Amino acid sequence: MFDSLKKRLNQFKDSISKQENELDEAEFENADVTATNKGAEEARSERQSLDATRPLGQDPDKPQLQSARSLKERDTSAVAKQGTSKAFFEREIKQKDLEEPLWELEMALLESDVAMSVTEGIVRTVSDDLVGKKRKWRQDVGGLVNDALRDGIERVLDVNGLDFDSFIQRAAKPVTIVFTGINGTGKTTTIAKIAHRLKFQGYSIVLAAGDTYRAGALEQIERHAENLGVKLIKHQQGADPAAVIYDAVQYARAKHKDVVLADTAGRIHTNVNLMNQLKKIERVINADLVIFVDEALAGNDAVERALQFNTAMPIDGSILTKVDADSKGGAAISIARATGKPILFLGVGQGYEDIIKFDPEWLINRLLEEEST
Ligand SMILES: Nc1nc2c(ncn2[C@@H]2O[C@H](COP(=O)(O)OP(=O)(O)OP(=O)(O)O)[C@@H](O)[C@H]2O)c(=O)[nH]1
Ligand SMILES: [Mg+2]
Repeated sequence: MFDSLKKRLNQFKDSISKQENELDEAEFENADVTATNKGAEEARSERQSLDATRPLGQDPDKPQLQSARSLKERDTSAVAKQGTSKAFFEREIKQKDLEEPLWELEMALLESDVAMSVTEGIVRTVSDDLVGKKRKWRQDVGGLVNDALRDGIERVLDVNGLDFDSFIQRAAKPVTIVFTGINGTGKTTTIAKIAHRLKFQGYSIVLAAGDTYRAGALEQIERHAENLGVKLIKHQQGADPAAVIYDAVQYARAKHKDVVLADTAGRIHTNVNLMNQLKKIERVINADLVIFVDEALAGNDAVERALQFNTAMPIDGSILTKVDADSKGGAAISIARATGKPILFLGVGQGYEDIIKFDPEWLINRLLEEEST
């Protein structure tokens, strides 16, 4: 999960560390050369002054010995000085030194499906955090870079925090949740996973077979309802989905059920009629939550689609499925920022248990942990 993005972020850290160490080395050597030249200069002028004060006819060997000793002393003190100056060496990370690695970071994020505007935001934060940071001689910058990346990604994931579990707990019952998205992204499977999760938490569930469009959709959700032992409200194929969901809500009210999970047919966001159908569902049902489902594999397309669906029927959050098959991870970073609505869950497989509550910290820790190889 997210392995390729994680690898690219690690490469970014390594490349800054290597470059900064080389810059330390170069800057320190320059400083040393200057110091050595200065030392030699001082020694020469000292020798000249010794020659000038030596009385005429005096054995020149003696003062020469003295001069050699004083030069040796100077050498020893230069070594000591070098050791000390390394200990006190401090260098600032400069904007111009970061240009190349930041460009690499930008490419890494874009190639990992992070949306352009989100990428720019992350790169800006990382740059602002690092420029001007002071570092000691060969101090590892890995920690500094990690903090900067954490800051950058945290900022883009920081959207209004809707906590799904506490929302369900507090909301007046029945809570109605409608799931939308394009074909085949995993809506019906996700509904079954959530029904399983909520049932385990002690809630009573009603499923609404709102996909009256696709052949086989009815049988599919019927099978899930049977497996999970939950009530399903359905009409004939081709019926009005708004009417099916309405009936499910009425049933839940009458029978004091806690949550209605409403399926809808997959639709392409460019299909005007089908998108209008969503608007009708919205008017008739006035759902407590609308959740947009898309697959992590869709990358940047998922972000675009979320925005389109949000226009037809405003969403309260997203669920990304098939994260088990996505190594890039960019959609997870972008979708929340682009829609301004949080990611609620990640689908990580085909079984009922393969759903995890989305936690930005979890994602960030996963992306920034050291590679095991
Ligand atoms: N690997 C993996 N497969 C998933 C996940 N979620 C759903 N799937 C699979 O994706 C396929 C489509 O899932 P559905 O739930 O039928 O998708 P849908 O969005 O309801 O499809 P339509 O009703 O045709 O729009 C199925 O084979 C699911 O098993 C997931 O998190 N990981
Ligand atoms: Mg479906």
